Amino acid sequence: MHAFLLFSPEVAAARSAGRPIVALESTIISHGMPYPQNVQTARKVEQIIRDAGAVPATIAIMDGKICIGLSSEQLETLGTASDAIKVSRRDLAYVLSQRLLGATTVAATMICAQLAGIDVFVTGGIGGVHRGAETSFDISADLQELAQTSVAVVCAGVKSILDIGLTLEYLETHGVPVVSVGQPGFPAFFTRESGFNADFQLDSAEQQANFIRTKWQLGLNGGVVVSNPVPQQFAMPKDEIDRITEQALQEADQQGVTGKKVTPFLLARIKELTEGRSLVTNIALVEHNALVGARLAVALNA
Ligand code: PSU
Ligand code: MN
Repeated sequence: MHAFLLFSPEVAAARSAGRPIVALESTIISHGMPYPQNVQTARKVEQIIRDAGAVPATIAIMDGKICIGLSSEQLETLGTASDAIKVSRRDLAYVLSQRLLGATTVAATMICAQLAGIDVFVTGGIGGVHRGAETSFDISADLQELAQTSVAVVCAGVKSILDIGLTLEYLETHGVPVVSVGQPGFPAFFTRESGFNADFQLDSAEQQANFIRTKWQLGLNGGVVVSNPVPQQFAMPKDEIDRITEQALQEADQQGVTGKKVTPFLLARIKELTEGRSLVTNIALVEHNALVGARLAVALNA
């Protein structure tokens, strides 16, 4: 076992018993949602995964260790800390070696999940190619991670703060399959349709598990995006979210927000501009992803 990994008692027991495990990221807790909804959602999502027959493993960096599975107190610490660092691939060694508090992004969570032997990871939305990337070069490290790290990522697609078409092109170039669940369309996080189709529609967990197993058996390393649309009753009106996204993007530009601050800035502004309604949608889609991810982990483990 890797020297940096520290398993919670629940996850350690699941490993010994060969039970299905689902990884969860922590940037969504520290930088993606406000307190206390962040911690409440993290706990709720873990319970949904348990109820579906798998074991949740929320991942974060604490005291020089990669924690695989967090206690209720550790979730609270992460959800209230003002000094939690957003950790992507670039930041991982720094935050570990300096023994800082780190919340892992999709990219870093994939790396840690792979080290821990976990195949399935549930989140809200992945990072992608930002609008204007042709001049800013702002492309999330999540995409490169999907290209090389063999973990299935269950998400609700990507937000329209990104250039969704270019994000899909980038994934295609790097051989990352994009699967959709229950519809042909690739979802756009707050809304069920992005205007683009996923590559392959696979509705059941068994079909998804078969597909993923086949990919990895062929030696085709790298991730798979399993995109799962937000349940209809929680989806936001498209014109409203489009308008608000435009405004948030303009403000980020005017205020000179760059680098790793861009995504958290946009997420927080969208929440403010929708007076918190986007948060309700965000929570609902993460919960739905947890169910799909748990079923996938169970099927992969069978
Ligand atoms: N998109 C969301 N919610 C999030 C994130 C993205 O809708 O919380 C977080 C995830 O942790 C993702 C990260 O991995 O932001 C991407 O950041 P960046 O664009 O800086 O790579
Ligand atoms: Mn970026």
